[in-house]
Amino acid sequence: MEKYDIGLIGLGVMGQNLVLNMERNGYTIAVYNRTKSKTKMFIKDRGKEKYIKGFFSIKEFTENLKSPRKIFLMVKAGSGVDQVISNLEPFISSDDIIIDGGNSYFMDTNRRSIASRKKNYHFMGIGISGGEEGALKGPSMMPGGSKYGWETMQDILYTISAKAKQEPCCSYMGPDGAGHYVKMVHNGIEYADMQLIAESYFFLKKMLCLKSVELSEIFSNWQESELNSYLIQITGEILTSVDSKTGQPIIDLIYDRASQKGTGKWTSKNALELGVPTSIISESVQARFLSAMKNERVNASKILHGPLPHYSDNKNRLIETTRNALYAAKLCSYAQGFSLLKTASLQYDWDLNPELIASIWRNGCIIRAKALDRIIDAFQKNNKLDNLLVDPYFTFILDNNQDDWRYLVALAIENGIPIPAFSAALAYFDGYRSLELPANLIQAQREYFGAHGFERVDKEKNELHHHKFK
Ligand code: NBP
Repeated sequence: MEKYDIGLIGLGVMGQNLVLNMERNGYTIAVYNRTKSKTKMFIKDRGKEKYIKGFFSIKEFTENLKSPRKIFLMVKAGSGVDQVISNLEPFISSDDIIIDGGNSYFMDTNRRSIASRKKNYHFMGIGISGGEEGALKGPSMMPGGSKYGWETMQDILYTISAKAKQEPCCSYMGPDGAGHYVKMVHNGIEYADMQLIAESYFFLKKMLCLKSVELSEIFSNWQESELNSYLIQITGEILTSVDSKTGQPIIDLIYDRASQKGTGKWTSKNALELGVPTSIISESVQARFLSAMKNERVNASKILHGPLPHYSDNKNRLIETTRNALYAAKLCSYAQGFSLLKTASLQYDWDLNPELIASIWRNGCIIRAKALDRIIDAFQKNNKLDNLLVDPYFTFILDNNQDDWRYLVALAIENGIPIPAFSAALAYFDGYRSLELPANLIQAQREYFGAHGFERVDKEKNELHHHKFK
């Protein structure tokens, strides 16, 4: 009996679509799902008359895979992944490859990679971005882990991934959890990008009293500019969409309480561990937390007062100001993400390639954007760039757009409109470009109460000095 090219466990939204993507590209697939009825339904419905076969025991599933076995896991991240791996382990051999395509935490992937070497099989962690549509039509893929696994899987992954200028949006990121780490940072940037767009929408809505359809037009126009990106495109589409029952814009019926699955928080926590400022990403996570405190906000809105937004100047000028500010802040959020990748690469000894990372984010993934071409250019010119902000293109935009950016932040503050991501981005920019910061006073305070020592401007660096303040 003919065996199957690839196995996949986990027929959720992503798993089903990835199977259909692989099948469309000429591969035969064996599938297994914990809940058997889901497997039956999939085979009867979306998997009908395709080179896909459902199995109902792990033993049978693994026996029907070609050697070396290539087994994708598309299950919810966490203990479920460990459970599935331990169910598979008795039935696999030393050449076989287990590939975790879910959003696993990179430290878990590190741990599972080490365990796979001890147990003598191959393990890969692949970050997959693009949501359900990406999984079906071609996602951006960030593989890490076993090098043998990558060499064996390369053709399949290239085939099923999205393409940008004919190049696959897929490349080997590095050992162990490197792929999942890059995906985590992708999601951190995604949080920042979404928050900045949401703040732009809210600022214009409040300052200019615009209706959703007018706001949609603004975002659609921005899609024709340097802001061109998937998130700007869908924002334009979201703002024109109407609820079929009430005829109202759907955006006005959606409760203003944001959820999250945790990848933004992981990025912020890891950045804190590594000592890298990623304030725009962190503020975006915090903004979701604050939004979720809806009941408290409702009460507070009756007690705490601020200015009412008011603007009587040129409307088109304010729209243009917002566009320029958004682009500058967006570039800062990329700069923070890439700065984190640089530090992580050194810390974990991964040799991450920033140009390659930017190039595989050009299509298939949620943060795909025209600006990524600028990032590729920047790293092509200098692969060891300290920070994207000092690349000539970034410097030019930040110089050019900063008056508008400062104006937007000041106007929002004056009018009581919360813009945490815009402000964090500006503070990052101003801090990063500052020759002098008030950290001398922090050091003095630390010395005063804790005798922690301080470096002197007139002595060797890394030499600690003390002073008696009283
Ligand atoms: P779904 O929630 O649609 O499906 C989850 C799958 O995990 C189901 O097949 C479920 O089986 C299986 N599963 C769970 Br939950 N616990 C299990 C366990 N202990 N043992 C075996 N199977 C288990 O998730 P999804 O949206 O397809 O996401 C899958 C992975 O891909 C996640 O890690 C997610 O973060 C990641 N991801 C999702 C997206 C997206 O846009 N949705 C994008 C990128 C990455 P069951 O049917 O028996 O419950």
